Amino acid sequence: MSRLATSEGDPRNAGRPFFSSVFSSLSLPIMLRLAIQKSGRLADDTLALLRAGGVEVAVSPTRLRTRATNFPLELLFLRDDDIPGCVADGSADAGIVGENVLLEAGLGELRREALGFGRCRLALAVPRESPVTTVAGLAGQRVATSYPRLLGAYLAERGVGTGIHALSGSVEIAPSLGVAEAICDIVSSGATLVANGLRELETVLLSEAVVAARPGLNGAAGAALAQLLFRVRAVQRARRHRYIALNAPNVALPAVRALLPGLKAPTITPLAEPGWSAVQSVVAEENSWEIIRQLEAAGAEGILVLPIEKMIG
Ligand code: PRT
Ligand code: ZN
Repeated sequence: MSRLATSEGDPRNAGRPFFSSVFSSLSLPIMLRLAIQKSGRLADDTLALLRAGGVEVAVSPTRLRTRATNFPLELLFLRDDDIPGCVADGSADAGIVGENVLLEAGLGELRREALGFGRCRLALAVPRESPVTTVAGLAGQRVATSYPRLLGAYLAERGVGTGIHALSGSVEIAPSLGVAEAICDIVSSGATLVANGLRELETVLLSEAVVAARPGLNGAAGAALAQLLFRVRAVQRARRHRYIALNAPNVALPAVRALLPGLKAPTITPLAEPGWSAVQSVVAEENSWEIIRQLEAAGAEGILVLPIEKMIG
């Protein structure tokens, strides 16, 4: 059973300057405090991943913190920009945030694990009609960005002397306002660049949502984080694979086996029909259509492809 303590009396609150005043009013069991985005592009996928990992949380738009009912976890709902700082100063034990935000905060050392969603890139772009085709061509010009640290490091590494104009949002309109000759911003589909008459030049950083955690996190919170990451990995691995079952004439088994390496090897059992076997295995989701085609060509019948809920090992 978890130990109950007031937030003030909780030794884990020592040195929690930032959000501790906001979050100090309730009694807190000792558990993992995980900061996640309150609303925005990462919010739904973050909750979906936690729930897929068997963590039950009730979310309401007005609550800034909530406890899971079946896991030693408390969620803190924050702006994504505040998550790295909260983890660094100990207000939260861990957080789920875009790697772009974590690195821009200069806290890349907190990164623990990539989560496979929120994928995007930080990219340089220029107006479509600009003669510039490489980053070197930006020398002496101005680049508008919300990522001055990451852009500054990228330009310095390449020895390109470029003015950085920091903006907190709507970066894409900077060239049309005459504020800058180029931009450096997050791109996903590229539609926003096109809509603003911009052309992508170079990728500065590939990013996705990551778990960031306090270094040296141990005790109950560390154990809960380890358990949470174990579950997340099992769910992610399951999502990347499919379970496949089929029947095949025994003469086709060598070809079928070669197509289905499985985790160790496929399971092959005789069917009641003489000369036939049932085969079960696991395949990578990305190859599954091509493997099905080849299995059918090899003589397999009654092919079933099923989603996997959890995959360990
Ligand atoms: O309110 P809060 O501060 O928490 O959220 P926010 O508005 O600062 O961030 P949010 O929710 O927009 O994004 C959260 C995280 O999602 C980012 O830090 C990235 O890690 C990730 N992500 C993934 C993206 C995108 N895709 C994305 N497309 N973040 C922003 N965009 C924006 C981009 O800034 C640009 O304006 O979408 C536009 C480009 O999209 P495309 O598809 O037109 O290229
Ligand atoms: Zn933000």
